Amino acid sequence: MRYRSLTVEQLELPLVEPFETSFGVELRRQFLLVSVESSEGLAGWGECVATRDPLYNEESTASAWAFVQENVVPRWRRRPPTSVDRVRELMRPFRGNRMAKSAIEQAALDLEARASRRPLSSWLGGRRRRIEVGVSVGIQSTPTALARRVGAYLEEGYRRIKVKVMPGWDARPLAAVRRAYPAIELWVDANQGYPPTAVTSIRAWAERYEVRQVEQPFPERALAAHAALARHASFRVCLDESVVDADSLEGAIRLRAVQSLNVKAGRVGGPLEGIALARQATRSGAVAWVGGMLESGIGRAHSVALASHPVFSLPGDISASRRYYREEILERPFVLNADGTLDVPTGAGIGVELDRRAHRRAVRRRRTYALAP
Ligand code: OSB
Ligand code: MG
Repeated sequence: MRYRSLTVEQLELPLVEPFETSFGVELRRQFLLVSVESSEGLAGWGECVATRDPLYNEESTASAWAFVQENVVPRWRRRPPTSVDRVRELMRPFRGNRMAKSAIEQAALDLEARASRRPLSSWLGGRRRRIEVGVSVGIQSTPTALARRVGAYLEEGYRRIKVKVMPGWDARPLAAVRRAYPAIELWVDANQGYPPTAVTSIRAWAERYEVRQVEQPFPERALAAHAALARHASFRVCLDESVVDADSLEGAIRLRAVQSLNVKAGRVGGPLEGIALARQATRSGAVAWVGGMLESGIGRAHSVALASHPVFSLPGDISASRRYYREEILERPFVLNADGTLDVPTGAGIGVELDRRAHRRAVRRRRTYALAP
């Protein structure tokens, strides 16, 4: 592959409704798209899931843009890579900045697959033609409002429901959901919102309301608290923010702090690392599944390709486009099938195309960096 240029764009898309978690409320999503162009004029696309403010992790749209411009592009020009593997090698010495690295790796993967006229899904080793998906439901104004939201998503066909919880928003809202829907597959995600002293109370409400999975209740470094919660529990403890690489996953496995791994390409530095970590998790007896960051269509298409891989075995946080955005930036939005699945695109690369007008409306800034003369 001969790479000609790399383009970074900052976009802004209003969400259908505010998304509230233990770390804040998002009303509109600010994110970056990265594209890399080959000397033949083909382009591959990736999405950087860092948000405007560094609340989920330490990255932000501004830090990601600066990393690409000040670190990746200069090094790329000094020693031009010729394949996805070389692109990964070129970024490897740089610490952190995983969401920015992931966007670049995604763009290079999409380009590579497009150039070989193959779906990225099969390029990654994916087998599924449809993937099972669930929905992640933000904090609502009242337990009744939450039960109503959950009911609407079940009506649409989602396979499982993940409810965002935090101290003060747990037992009562879960009771309301369980009372209304006694048989659904119910998960919760706290985004590190609880102190390690909350082990006993979390166990009590999770068992009482038959929660199948509790995601990241404690701070990312508090692995011992996650292990304590997992001991003799009737539910899986799932890690998200705690796991960013093989070492952090190994530590969690040793402590028995992880029975389920939420894999987000952005959090771990790219889709290929995501597959490697999912393998590592499954070797330890844990399950792995693909999480989400309220992606636009580009990031969603990458998540769908990733989730088509057989190493993932639970429904992903990969909902239909309309669950997030009124206007998708793709020509064809992702639509939920009646059986709670999304189709894996069959076209080359990520298999989706930007809707040029919707895309243009969402772009706030753009800059192209030449990579070769
Ligand atoms: O913790 O999984 C999370 C969204 C933003 C930041 C963190 C998380 C989430 C979600 C949404 O749960 C998942 C989705 O994209 O549907
Ligand atoms: Mg999470």
